[in-house]
Amino acid sequence: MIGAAFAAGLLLAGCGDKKEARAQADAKAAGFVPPSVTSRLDYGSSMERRFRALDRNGDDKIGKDELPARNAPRLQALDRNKDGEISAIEFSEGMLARFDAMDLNHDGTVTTEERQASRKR
Ligand SMILES: [Ca+2]
Ligand SMILES: [Ca+2]
Ligand SMILES: [Ca+2]
Repeated sequence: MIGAAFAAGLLLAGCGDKKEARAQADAKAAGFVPPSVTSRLDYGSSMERRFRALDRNGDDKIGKDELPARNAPRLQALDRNKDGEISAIEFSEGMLARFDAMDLNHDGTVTTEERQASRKR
């Protein structure tokens, strides 16, 4: 009797997992982003890494040939002195300004809701 209940329990648990996996797959297909909170500090350090990754020749600037084609216009907007290159300072200040614009309640973190709200604007 106990054995059967145990087996039934396992079976149910098994079904639950499958359902869960399918829900996650559906969510992914629908473009669902899991809720997350990003702090300004985390954002800054991840942008620093991104800058290093983009600056392939290591001259502390992102030149025209280093701009990723997909978001080149977005990045070019950071070139404040319009010399055609994005310096480390232009990049980090520009990105932090974007972070602050997303941080609608100015608490130093950007939640998924804030990110989505700012995207709509
Ligand atoms: Ca470079
Ligand atoms: Ca520049
Ligand atoms: Ca916030």
